[in-house]
Amino acid sequence: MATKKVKTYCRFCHAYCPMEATVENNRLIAIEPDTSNELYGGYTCIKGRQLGEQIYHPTRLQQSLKKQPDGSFSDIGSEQAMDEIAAKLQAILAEFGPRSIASYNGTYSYQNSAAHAVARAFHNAIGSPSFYTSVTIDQPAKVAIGPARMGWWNAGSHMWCDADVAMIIGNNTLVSHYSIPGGIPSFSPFNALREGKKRGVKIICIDPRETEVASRADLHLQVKPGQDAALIASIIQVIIAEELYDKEFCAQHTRGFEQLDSQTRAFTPELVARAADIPAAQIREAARMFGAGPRGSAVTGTGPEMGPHPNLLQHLVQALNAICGRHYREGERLPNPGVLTAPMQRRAQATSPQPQWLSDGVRSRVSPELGEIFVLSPYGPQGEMPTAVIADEMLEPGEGQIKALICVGGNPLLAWPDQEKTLKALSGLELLVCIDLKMAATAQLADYILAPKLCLEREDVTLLTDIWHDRAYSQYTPTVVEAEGDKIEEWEFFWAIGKRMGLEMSLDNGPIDMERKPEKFDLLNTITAGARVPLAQIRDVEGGAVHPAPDVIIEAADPATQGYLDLFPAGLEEELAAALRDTTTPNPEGFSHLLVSRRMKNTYNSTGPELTLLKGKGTTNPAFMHPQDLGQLGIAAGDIVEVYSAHGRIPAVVAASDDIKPGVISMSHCWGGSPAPSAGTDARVREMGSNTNRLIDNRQHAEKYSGMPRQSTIPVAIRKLS
Ligand SMILES: Nc1nc2c(c(=O)[nH]1)N[C@H]1C(S)=C(S)[C@@H](COP(=O)(O)OP(=O)(O)OC[C@H]3O[C@@H](n4cnc5c(=O)[nH]c(N)nc54)[C@H](O)[C@@H]3O)O[C@H]1N2
Ligand SMILES: Nc1nc2c(c(=O)[nH]1)N[C@H]1C(S)=C(S)[C@@H](COP(=O)(O)OP(=O)(O)OC[C@H]3O[C@@H](n4cnc5c(=O)[nH]c(N)nc54)[C@H](O)[C@@H]3O)O[C@H]1N2
Ligand code: SF4
Ligand SMILES: [Mo]
Repeated sequence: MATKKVKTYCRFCHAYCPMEATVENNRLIAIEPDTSNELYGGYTCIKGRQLGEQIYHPTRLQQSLKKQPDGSFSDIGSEQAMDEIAAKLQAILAEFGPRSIASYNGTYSYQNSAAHAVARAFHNAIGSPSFYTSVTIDQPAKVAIGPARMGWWNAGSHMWCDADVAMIIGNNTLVSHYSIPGGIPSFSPFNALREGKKRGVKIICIDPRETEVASRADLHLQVKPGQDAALIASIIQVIIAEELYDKEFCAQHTRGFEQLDSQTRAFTPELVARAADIPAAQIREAARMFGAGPRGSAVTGTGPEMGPHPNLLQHLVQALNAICGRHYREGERLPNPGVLTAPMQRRAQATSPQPQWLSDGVRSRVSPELGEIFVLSPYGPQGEMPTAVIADEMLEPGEGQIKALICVGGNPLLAWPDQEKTLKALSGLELLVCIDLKMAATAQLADYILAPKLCLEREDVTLLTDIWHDRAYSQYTPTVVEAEGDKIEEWEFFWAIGKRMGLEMSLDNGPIDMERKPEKFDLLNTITAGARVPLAQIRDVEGGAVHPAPDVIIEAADPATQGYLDLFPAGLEEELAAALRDTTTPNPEGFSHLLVSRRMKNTYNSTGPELTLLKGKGTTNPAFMHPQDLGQLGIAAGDIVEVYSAHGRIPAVVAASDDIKPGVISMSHCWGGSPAPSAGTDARVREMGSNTNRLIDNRQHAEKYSGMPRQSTIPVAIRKLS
């Protein structure tokens, strides 16, 4: 029996841990950490070690399915399914126009490096702007609104590897394996943390929970949720008052410093301390610790970015980094000049704000203040429509109403804010196509489901993480095992549909052959054209590697293109006033607690609960609460309660956890099933969890420019169910 070992990497999450697979007769028989990898040192997590079970899981779809008139599903060949889908799309296009055809590219669309580029090529070819992703209900302030309003520093801000201090605001990399580069790196995070601590990096963690990161921090501000913008304003104020900022940098590269100073003065540590329920001395200590630096960044994660005032918070965090000058300067070595993608410029200069990105794009039909969101990427700004209001775009009749949705590796029924509205919107479509590995909650509503190849069944390259690493690292993986059954890649779907519709499709760097299906490698080669290290060279290296290339030294500013960072853009004054008001606004009457989001170690959004090892660790998303709160409410761990907000109600299984701030309920998203009463999911809360998006109104508190609803810090109350 021929046994082979293949070096590959896990794509269950965005950490891309290197693995070694053992394969016998095209069957994966073992998947182990690649201990020879210099960057990860053999790090993996429990999810990655389940890849084998995921591939051969009995619930995995082996081929495409088509919904029958009676609501049941029948097998259908993928070619036949795509013939029918293309014909339907053609008819919808002819009757309702290009905008009526939308795609939602969820979590797993990011895990196939060719998926987005080919999906965009399809949209461009039919002229449909209705391209949606999960990023716009994740942290749009960080990737889009923040840089558009303040501008950005071309050489980037200090990464963990060069930091003396890190301020980590609601980001728990040790579980999420997700952080922007100034925080604890997502790649082998425990090692990175240990290495940083040895170097003397000081960690300030701001989180209502004593998280895995918080318990290892030098200073933990266990805040009441929702006050982060006020808190950072206060920290900025202490730093300015105590002259801990970088005067020279501010004078040379920023505008609006005086206004930032005068307009944040109202945020005294005493006022903010009362609002956030922490000692005022901790705010001063945090400011002094961060101000002392001399190097290191402040970063945010999903908790605060989904709470109140995310645009303001993100702006203040970027402003804090800017006034402290936490940016790479002329003559310094760029930690990671990129392998497949490059930082936009390698100069010690700012690119000025791009306010046109906030108003110039295609507008939303349902909310005139909203429109295309330009996400800053190494390829330049890429426009996408706001997922916050996609359900309304499906429900609102009239020209441009979305009639068809192609859902790629996402699970809208569980992930989008306002679950009941989402159900109504998805149910009303003329055509819903899902590319999903299982009968997920959304897939159950689909007209067609296509079965995808999983990560070990396709070649790929670490394009997504290219500039998140602190070294010039990349990995190319061959296909480890050939997929059995009738399965496709996400990009193949868009190509196949485009071919049937007679479209001419193009990538940014060149046309796609619409006669003969391109090879994956050739596609990736075109997508990464101009890479610092050519793709073929990366493919030739077995396993992941740091690429030996000459150091890239940051160049002097170019006077012709040099810009500035705007510390006080238009609109900030009103946003600060609103955050100030919130410091003295109590929870709404009748709502005793604030519900916040969190990630669970053993699952990834809605992926994973079906796997046995992960399942053994829990099959619900408990409502974690402080024992003191449980005592007061007469509730015991394991009880089923009803959690209700002004918008909806869900059952939940209570878990006691003394790492939560009293008054806060910490609960994960993307659990449960359909909210339709006939689905009977509420009764099964212990085995499938429940969906926090039923508690959320997607239009209330909609953030300017992104429409980001309040998906965390939701006022709720609890009632024990008999
Ligand atoms: N194992 C696992 N990993 C994942 C995921 C998963 O489901 N499981 N999901 C992935 C996804 S989609 C993403 S976007 C990333 C997200 O990655 P992270 O942003 O690191 O996500 P979390 O671990 O939820 O951390 C958010 C933290 O914010 C805190 N928080 C909540 N409200 C507030 C607040 O008002 N203020 C402050 N300061 N903190 C607050 C929470 O207590 C929590 O500790 O993780 C990814 N990684
Ligand atoms: N209230 C609240 N809502 C939230 C959040 C929150 O914190 N609170 N978090 C938000 C965030 S940060 C995000 S990113 C979104 C997540 O939003 P989504 O991406 O829409 O949700 P997921 O559950 O990640 O969906 C992944 C789907 O892909 C399928 N899948 C798994 N592996 C593969 C694969 O290899 N290929 C394909 N094609 N499919 C696969 C899974 O079965 C699942 O149905 O949710 C958002 N919603
Ligand atoms: S952290 Fe876990 S799930 Fe993520 S890539 Fe590594 S092994 Fe896979
Ligand atoms: Mo996310």
